[in-house]
Amino acid sequence: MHDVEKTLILIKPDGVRKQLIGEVVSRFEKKGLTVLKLEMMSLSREKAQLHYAEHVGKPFYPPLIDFITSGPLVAMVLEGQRAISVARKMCGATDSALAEAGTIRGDYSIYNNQNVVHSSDSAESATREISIYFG
Ligand code: FUP
Repeated sequence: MHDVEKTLILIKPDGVRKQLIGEVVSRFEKKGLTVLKLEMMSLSREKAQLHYAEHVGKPFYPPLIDFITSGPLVAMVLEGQRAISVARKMCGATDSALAEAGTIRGDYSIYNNQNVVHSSDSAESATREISIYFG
């Protein structure tokens, strides 16, 4: 048996604008991941900068902060066996144009910046990100 993990998922502002909240939550639930926490919120620029600290200085950083704070998002904590890698796989490649059909990004976006969802990439990231969004 593998360890039960928690992971931080965001339905980003583009996903909310496209009315995809139910669709995204439903995919994760049908897969067998448990929604432990779920909250719609408007992210402050300070929290956005904390989340994306690793990207400071990159050309896409300023538009990324503008985008993630451009409207309400939905943050959730999912739990399950290998939740981190399972959820990442379901989200698909960062660049939605390259994401496989059948993944969330592959099915609902064509952009590499407005890509519908975020999913933690490691146990360390999950712990860090859950504390940003849920204290
Ligand atoms: P991911 O782990 O798939 O969310 O991807 P990254 O941590 O590499 O990137 C975080 C976010 O930065 C992406 F979701 C979108 C944005 N980004 C861009 O806008 N352009 C890029 O070239 C790479 C990332």
